[in-house]
Amino acid sequence: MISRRNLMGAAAVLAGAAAVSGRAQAAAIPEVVTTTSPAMQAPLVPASGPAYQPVVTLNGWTLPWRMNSDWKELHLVAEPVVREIAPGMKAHLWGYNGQSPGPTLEFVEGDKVRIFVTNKLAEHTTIHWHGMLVPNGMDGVGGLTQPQIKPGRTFVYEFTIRKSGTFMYHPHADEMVQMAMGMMGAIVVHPRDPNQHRVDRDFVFLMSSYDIDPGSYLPKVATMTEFNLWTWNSRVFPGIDPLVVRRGDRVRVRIGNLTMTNHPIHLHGPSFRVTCTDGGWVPESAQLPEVTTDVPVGAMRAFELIADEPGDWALHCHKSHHTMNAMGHNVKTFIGVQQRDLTKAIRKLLPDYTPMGSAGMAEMGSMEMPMPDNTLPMMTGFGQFGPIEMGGMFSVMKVREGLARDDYKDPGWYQHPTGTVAYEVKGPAPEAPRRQGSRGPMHEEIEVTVVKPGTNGHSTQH
Ligand SMILES: [Cu+2]
Repeated sequence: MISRRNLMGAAAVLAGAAAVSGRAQAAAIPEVVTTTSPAMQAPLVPASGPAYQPVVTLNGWTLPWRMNSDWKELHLVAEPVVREIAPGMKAHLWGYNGQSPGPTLEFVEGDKVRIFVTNKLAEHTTIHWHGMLVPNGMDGVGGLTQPQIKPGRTFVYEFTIRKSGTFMYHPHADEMVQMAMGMMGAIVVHPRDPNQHRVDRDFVFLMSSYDIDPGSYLPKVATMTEFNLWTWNSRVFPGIDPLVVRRGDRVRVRIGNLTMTNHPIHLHGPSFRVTCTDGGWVPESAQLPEVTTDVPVGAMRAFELIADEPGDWALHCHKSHHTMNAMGHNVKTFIGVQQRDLTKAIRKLLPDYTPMGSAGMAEMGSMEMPMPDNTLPMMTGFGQFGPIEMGGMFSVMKVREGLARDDYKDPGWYQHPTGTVAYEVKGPAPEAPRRQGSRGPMHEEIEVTVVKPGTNGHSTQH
């Protein structure tokens, strides 16, 4: 007997953004649940079984399941999708059930799961359950442990979940192309005892990167390292959801990396401990206090903290070009260059030409530049004090007093108590004392050793 109560209850949680399509097949392939919205869905509270704290997927959702006797049944559909990367830009990607990344899969240790995978791509695919211990023939490596799933076909993966933790799924078929197109999803397995490793808020996202030329929609799939969009759940700032947290909560953030480089993820404010990797839980005695943790390629890290300090705390990748969108790549350095004459010359050819970057590049954070359609500014997003000058892998952990337990709504910007914001003082700043040089106080004597070519190391002192 098939109970659809779980599925229907879960679908109701999706608040209309999701649609249950297709019909229950006589062949017992479950309905397909899809969503095309990049909005964060409410956590999927389990209707039965252990009362775990469900995860929240940034700009994403958890796939509902149905119970078929004691099997949890889910249906993933690999298919082309349109993903809004941030307001103003859409990308044509491949994903699962209407989105890239695909929905998060949430299980409990000991669950018997049956995952149907239908391939609606134009080429074959498979799914590998990264980090999970499954029977070898369920491991999803095309050619090695199973034949690839041809277009139009459905395969079934069946296994018992043997350990709790943080994992992910992705194809193990034409991998370079299929991951460059956005095919991936997170897997969270809760301990059988819901009080083990319990937190109050549990967030998850995957890092992926794309190479999409300004003005175009399709990632260049042969790119190996020079990506120009560094995303969390196929979103860039200011399109990435804030992590909304109630003051005093114990918070976990689970991060997976399916880009082709490492990402040192840095949280401002409270320190954290890395408590879980895709290999399992880290023993307490081995947990270092950190404010940055590097997430290697093909790995997951989960960190935990107590959110005892209210505020808007930045959370971002510390590689500064990863907090920058497509327009920021391939920009020449003009710091210190007087561009007046150059500008005059160029304007004869291009009357709208605007010189950029002679003082630095901060001016680009507030600049209204004409851009091709479907392109994001390189640095973008405004806070209460001005442009934040960030794109890409950047979000904010918003710690607030007295939120409801299940309230993940963006509370707006933090209202700082009076006297707690950095402020300006008026008046000229005193000159730092300098060594007096012959050309006056602003021109220090600089000693330079010049080696002239052809003088065999004879040098002249200036
Ligand atoms: Cu990074």
